[in-house]
Amino acid sequence: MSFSNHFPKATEKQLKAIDLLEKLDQNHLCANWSQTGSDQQSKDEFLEQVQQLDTQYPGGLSVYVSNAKKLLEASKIGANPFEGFTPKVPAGQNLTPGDENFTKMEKMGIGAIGKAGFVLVAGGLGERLGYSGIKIALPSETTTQKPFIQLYIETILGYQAKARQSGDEHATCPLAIMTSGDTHDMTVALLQNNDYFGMDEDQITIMKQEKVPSLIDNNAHFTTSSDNPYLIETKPHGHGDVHVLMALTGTGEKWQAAGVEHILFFQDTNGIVFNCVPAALGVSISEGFEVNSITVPRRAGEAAGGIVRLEKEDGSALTLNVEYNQLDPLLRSTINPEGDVADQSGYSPYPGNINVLVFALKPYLENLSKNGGLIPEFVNPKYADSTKESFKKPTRLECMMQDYPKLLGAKAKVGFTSFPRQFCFSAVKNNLSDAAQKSENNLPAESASSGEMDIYAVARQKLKLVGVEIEEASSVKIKGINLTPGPRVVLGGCFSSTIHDLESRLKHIKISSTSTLVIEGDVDIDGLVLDGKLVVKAKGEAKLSLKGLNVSNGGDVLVPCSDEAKEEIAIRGYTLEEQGVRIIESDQDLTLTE
Ligand code: UGB
Repeated sequence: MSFSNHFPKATEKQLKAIDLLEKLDQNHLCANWSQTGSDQQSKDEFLEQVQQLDTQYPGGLSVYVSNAKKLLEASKIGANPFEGFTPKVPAGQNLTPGDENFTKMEKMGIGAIGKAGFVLVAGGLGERLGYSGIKIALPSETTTQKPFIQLYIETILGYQAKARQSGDEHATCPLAIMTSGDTHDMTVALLQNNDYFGMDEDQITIMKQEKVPSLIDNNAHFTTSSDNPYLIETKPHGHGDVHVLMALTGTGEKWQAAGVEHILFFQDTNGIVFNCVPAALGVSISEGFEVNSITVPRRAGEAAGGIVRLEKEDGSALTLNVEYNQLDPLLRSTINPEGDVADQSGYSPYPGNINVLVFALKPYLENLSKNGGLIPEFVNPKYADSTKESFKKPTRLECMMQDYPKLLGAKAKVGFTSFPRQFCFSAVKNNLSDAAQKSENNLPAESASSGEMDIYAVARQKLKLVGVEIEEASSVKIKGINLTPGPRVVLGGCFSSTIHDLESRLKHIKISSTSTLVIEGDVDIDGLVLDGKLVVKAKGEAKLSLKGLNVSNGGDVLVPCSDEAKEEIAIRGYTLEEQGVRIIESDQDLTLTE
């Protein structure tokens, strides 16, 4: 039976949807439908879903099916997407925090930060992490319990304040967040319930990405949901959707009209990402990069894409991310039968992509106006057997935001800037048992616990760079993951935007290995011996100057937790018990000398 029989009184719009389904050979979708009119409402809703899926994919479902057939055919015959290319190690800028070039770039970037916009891709559910909520709601660390989104928003507001102090009175750094059906409602509720964490509501744009139909075979046939024959099963299309949404929602154009010149794309759970942002922006400006990917040294075999220069025999070349599942086969089939292995440095020779990208806005918008931002897609079916005719489970087309350079011409200035991993990259992606396995194999654990400890570690590193004396704690193993538990230092988002800022604010400070130090707001400290826990907060516009402090108390003690603990505690494996704290906070200017 065909669709037409189920819609005896079809409207014009419905007829169009039926026609489309028939043209795309999707008649099997109504095979299990009731023959009576009793399910008419569900049938009408089915056609509404088809219309919606058709409008939300650039070019409509016909283009989706035609792209899918081509990609599925290529996958079936095992076509190599990099055929004819030889992988080479690309050249890029390497920056070391605190050295002369870093400092120069950071200064240049912070000078331009008032003209930067920020785009957070947060449509992923984080199945690998085993957390039922949205990842940006997860505490970035246990000391302040600040969720990732609060950390990001406060850091961006800190940049904005810095730009305003430097003379750009009206500087406003906009933030766009890409959500998906899985994360949208929870993201909106989190922001509303927390008054947008201090950002103006109209400074934030939420862009919801839509899912695409699941495919059950090489002919790009769709399938219905297992519990509802009147609903086409859909799956996420990948973070590459962010570029289509930047074009479709007019966000990029609106930002340009407001004076934005660069955009920074970043991921949902990297609590140390902003450490590299001013310097990376400085590199983009000084090199005139249209696209600047931030990279870190990559461990062989880790789940991060590698940036590779792909050269053809005719001398033409392309520098782009080769995703982690493709890197090993590419290397094996070309230059190294051992595949994705380390070189003498102990790392993969290909810098690791951390999906933090700085784009120049003008050429980006020019390009989006030509191609709408649809990133070349890929498909990754898991075949049921060697005939490659059927799949173990439905698949779909996907796209990745870091593949944007594939839309650029050969002359586009695309580069990358490498930073030490511990300075800018520590994602929270894995549940404790997978993380322990990775830790065992000497790969980054990427657990909630390692993400938290890395926030403290980079803050310590920055303090050390400006002369603070810090006693490092010995490493401990918690739930199979090696961690350095202290001292726990949190430099609140708006406290310091650059290392140079810290230099002028912190003098003559000594911190013991079991201590906790939290600083937020406009704070200067000249003289502090800390053995315990100290929280200093200058609220709003207030300025706090502290001199000659000696703080000693029980501080926070790290206690392993049981598996039955609250979810956000259980996924990190421990909690902190406060056994003493000194809090100095004020919303008025205050000078305290002891
Ligand atoms: N995301 C969306 O917003 N929408 C989607 O449909 C999917 C994801 P994952 P993965 O930095 O470690 C990326 O799932 O597979 C958001 C790079 O491709 O965490 O680990 C999601 O919310 C890889 O090259 O990505 O791989 C999250 O914010 C490497 O750099 C972001 O997209 C790796 O990250 C990434 O989603 C890494």
